[in-house]
Amino acid sequence: MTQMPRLKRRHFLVGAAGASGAAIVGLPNVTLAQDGTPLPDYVAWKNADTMIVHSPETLETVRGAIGTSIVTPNDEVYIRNNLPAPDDSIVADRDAWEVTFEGLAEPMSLTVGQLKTVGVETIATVLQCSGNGRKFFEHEASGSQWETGAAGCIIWSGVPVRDLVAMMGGVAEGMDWLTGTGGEEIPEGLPPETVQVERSVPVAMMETAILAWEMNGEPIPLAHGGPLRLVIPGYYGVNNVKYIKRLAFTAEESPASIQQTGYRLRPVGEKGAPSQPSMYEMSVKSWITGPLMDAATGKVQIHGVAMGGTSAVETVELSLDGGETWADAPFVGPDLGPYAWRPFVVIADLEAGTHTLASRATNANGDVQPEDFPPNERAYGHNGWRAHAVDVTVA
Ligand SMILES: Nc1nc2c(c(=O)[nH]1)N[C@H]1C(S)=C(S)[C@@H](COP(=O)(O)O)O[C@H]1N2
Ligand SMILES: [Mo]
Repeated sequence: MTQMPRLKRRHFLVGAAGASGAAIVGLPNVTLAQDGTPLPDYVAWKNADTMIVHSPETLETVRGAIGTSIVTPNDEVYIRNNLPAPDDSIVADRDAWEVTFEGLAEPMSLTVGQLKTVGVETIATVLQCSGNGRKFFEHEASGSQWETGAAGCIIWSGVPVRDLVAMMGGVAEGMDWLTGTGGEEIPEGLPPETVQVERSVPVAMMETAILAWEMNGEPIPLAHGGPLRLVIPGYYGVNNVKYIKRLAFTAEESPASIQQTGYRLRPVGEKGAPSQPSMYEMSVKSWITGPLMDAATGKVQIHGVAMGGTSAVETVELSLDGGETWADAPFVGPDLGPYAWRPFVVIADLEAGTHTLASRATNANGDVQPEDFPPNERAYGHNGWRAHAVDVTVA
């Protein structure tokens, strides 16, 4: 639920302000998102035309804002914070930000400036919240009602974790987990485990993980985890710890609630527990990003994005008749690797009437996007093609 006043954008439209992203007359520096809610200060730089504000800590990218040029611009990428973002003083001197490394033969602390001299890798990954698609479930799970827009495709630059491990003499004996700790300040009086954003992933992920300082060619904005963020390719958003201050190889999973009981896939009605699957690997998925409602008769450009999850997306099929018949849809643009998504485009001739457009992806592992996805308590992981289909009316 939004905690901001729901201001109707059209009441404030003035002259050349355009269709949206309008400033409120008499209130400087307030920009309204696509849904008419003001953009919170710390993300006032976002492209308002492309954002939906669910709450000050959760902003979604408008479905139709995703185009065919692969990378999601920083000012259109969704935002998900479990705690308020740290003060922007932490990005005043980015190279001075310090990270502590633990659970290695020779543990140490390094600044971002020092990390930049260890090694650099650039990777494209889909960043996607576990709850993306929550709105498509019918059991009305609480939480942000994300549709398709808690996802973006991003190019990151940073140092490979494996290079740091080599530099520090290897992982200490018995450390099965790679644990990242977020740099948020814990509000006074709260036990850290209850709110600390600290996530553990299987230690093998150190082979592909990076500590990133750059996002789509810019220093990572504070809201997206600058000065430094852990990126675990192919894993759900929550594992990509922002403002990382500690990277530890640990014998056990983090005691934080966000690890122990949060982000656990379980049947509706059940409480979260460490025995349940954690939201790690993303699954094969695709969705149409245009057209979404109406189109004129004649030729229509249908486009969308397809991702493989932890293995590359191999094919995507498009149906113009609600899943009765399917045909392969060609990808456009360069292949940015197994963790990126690929846009697909089909130019179709659609007759007057309503058409149900659906897409269905297959990854290199042979996993096919399912028709439906079973309900689960927190409404995570929806990749069912039927719920993601769109009804387009051609006039
Ligand atoms: N430190 C920290 N890292 C975090 C979070 C957070 O609240 N604090 N949220 C996680 C979740 S749930 C998601 S989906 C992604 C969102 O990243 P974004 O805000 O850059 O889109 O960051 C993850 N990393
Ligand atoms: Mo998330």
